[in-house]
Amino acid sequence: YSPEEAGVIFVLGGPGAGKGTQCANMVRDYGFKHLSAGDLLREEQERKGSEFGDMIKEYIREGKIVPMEVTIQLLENAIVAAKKVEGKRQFLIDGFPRKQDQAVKFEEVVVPSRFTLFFDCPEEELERRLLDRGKSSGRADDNIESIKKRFKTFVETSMPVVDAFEEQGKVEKIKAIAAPEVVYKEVKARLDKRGI
Ligand code: UP5
Ligand code: MG
Repeated sequence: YSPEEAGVIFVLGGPGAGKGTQCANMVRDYGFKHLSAGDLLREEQERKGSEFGDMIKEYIREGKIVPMEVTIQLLENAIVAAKKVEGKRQFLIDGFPRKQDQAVKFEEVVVPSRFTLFFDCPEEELERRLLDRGKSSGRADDNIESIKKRFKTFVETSMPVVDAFEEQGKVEKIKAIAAPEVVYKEVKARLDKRGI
């Protein structure tokens, strides 16, 4: 890989911050390929014959971070497939990296990120959104016990990744508490600022 071959923007933020929602907007308007690490893990968990199925299920319910070997492999496969099948070169990687060693490893073995979009939203609002979504999502982690664990992992383990990118001047931090279309206006402004 080289940066010329694949452009990667990381999309980070707490559980329920709107990563998936805003990525869908950006796909519609800019033609990025959207890869959600959580979605890829959930697919792998469902895949018949996966040796990781039970492990992934347990980690997601407990709000813990799946070992990066698994996640990076899934992302790399998806990037290669999207390039080959759809000719895509610009990627939104949603919900990854969640731990500092994952960030270092991905940028080393796949490609350095261009920058990170970080959606910032208070926990009370995130909790409301996730409990509301939990009424119909079928997601095994949209219950109050799992949500609390996801928040803890986010604060303790995933925020340091954002802080480290911030120190490199590679974060666009966006307040994500307003309505989706209001947040999206700001997203477009930041992409514009970064020359996209
Ligand atoms: N909504 C969205 N925007 C809104 C707004 N501005 N105002 C009001 N409501 C808004 O949105 C969440 C809900 O809020 C939706 O109902 C939406 O309509 C509404 P969504 O866009 O889905 O938010 P998102 O940030 O994508 O939330 P998600 O729950 O997907 O975030 P998580 O980070 O918790 O989930 P993810 O799927 O990324 O990861 C799940 C688990 O997988 C992790 O906990 C972990 O166990 C595992 N994982 C790894 O181990 N490694 C990885 O690299 C990735 C995941
Ligand atoms: Mg999501």
